[in-house]
Amino acid sequence: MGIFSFFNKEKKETLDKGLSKTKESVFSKITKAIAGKSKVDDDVLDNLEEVLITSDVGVDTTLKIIDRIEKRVARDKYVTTQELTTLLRDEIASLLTENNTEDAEEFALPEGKKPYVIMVVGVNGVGKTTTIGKLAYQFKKAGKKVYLGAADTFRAAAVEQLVIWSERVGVPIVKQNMGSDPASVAFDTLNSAKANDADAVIIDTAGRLHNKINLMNELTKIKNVMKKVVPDAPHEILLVLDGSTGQNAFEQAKQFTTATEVNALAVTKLDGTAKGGVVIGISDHFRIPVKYIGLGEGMEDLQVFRKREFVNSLFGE
Ligand SMILES: Nc1nc2c(ncn2[C@@H]2O[C@H](COP(=O)(O)OP(=O)(O)OP(=O)(O)O)[C@@H](O)[C@H]2O)c(=O)[nH]1
Ligand SMILES: [Mg+2]
Repeated sequence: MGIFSFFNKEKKETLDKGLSKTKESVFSKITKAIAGKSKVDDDVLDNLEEVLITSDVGVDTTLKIIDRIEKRVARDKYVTTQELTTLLRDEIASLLTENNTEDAEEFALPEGKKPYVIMVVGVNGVGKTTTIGKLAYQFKKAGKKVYLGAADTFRAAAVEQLVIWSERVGVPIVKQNMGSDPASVAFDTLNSAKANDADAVIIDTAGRLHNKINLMNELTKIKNVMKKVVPDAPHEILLVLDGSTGQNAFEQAKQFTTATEVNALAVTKLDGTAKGGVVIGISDHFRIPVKYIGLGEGMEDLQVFRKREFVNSLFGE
C-alpha cells in the first residue's frame, strides 16, 4: 500500500460489513424495481424513486438523483437495467462531491489551534460518548495528546462511561461529581489541557435535560466559558446523529443546526441498520460536513466519511 492509500483493505472491510444491511435492502428493492425490464424507462425511474425514498435517502435528495439519472438516460439514449447500479453509484457520488463540502482529512487536527477543542452534542443515546472514545483513540494513535472532559453531569452513569473510555484508550479525563456545573467541568478541562500542552480536547455533553431550552442554554453557557481559556474555542461543535433512526436523524440535524452553531456531523450505528441511505441525504442537504461515521461499538469502528468510498461500498458489486 502506498503512503496515499489511507483507505486500506481493513477499513474497506469494516465499511462494507457495516453497510451490508443497507446494501442488501437497497439491492433487493432495485431488483424488484427493474424486474422484467431490460431498459431504464419512466416506469423504472418511478420505481427507483420509491426505492431511494424508502431507503431513507430523503425526498429532496432522491429527486435530485432521479433528475440526474433521467438526464443521463436521455443523453445516452439506451441504458440497460443492468447498468443502473453503476449509474446510480456515479451520479450519487458526483452529486455529493460537486455541490458540497470537501471530505475531511484522516483524523487530522488543523494546524495552529492548540488545543483543538471539540464539543460533542446530540440527543440522548445517539452515541456521543462512544464516538468521543473512538475519536480519542484515533487522535492518540496519530501521536496526539488528548484530554477528555466529562461535561455530561446530568446522568449518574455518564461520567463513569467516559472514564471507562479514557482508561481503555489511555488518555486523561477531567471530571467532577454528578450534578455539578457542566460549564465548570469544561473550564477545568481546557485549563488542564492547556497547562499540559495538549493537542486536542473533547468535551462530552448531556443529551437530555429537563427540556430543550435548558439544553440549548447549557450548551451556550459551556461554549462561553470555554472562550475564557481558549478564545476561539470550541473549534468544532460535532453533532452526533443515530443513523439507525433514519429520517428522525435528519430531523434532529435540522433542529440542532438551527439552534446551535454545529460545524461537523457524525452519523453512528450504520452497522446493523438498513437505513444507511440517510447519510446520502444528510450529506447532500446540510452545508455542514459529515465528518465521521460509526460502524460498530469497538474502538476502531469510527471512520472518516469519504463520499465516494461510501457510495462505492453501498452500490459496488
Ligand atoms: N452498533 C453500534 N452501536 C453504537 C455505535 N455508536 C454507539 N453505539 C451504542 O449506542 C449506545 C449509546 O451510545 P452512547 O455513546 O452511550 O450514547 P450517548 O449519546 O452518549 O448517550 P447519552 O449519554 O445517554 O446521551 C451504546 O450502547 C453504544 O455502544 C455504532 O456506531 N454502532
Ligand atoms: Mg453519553
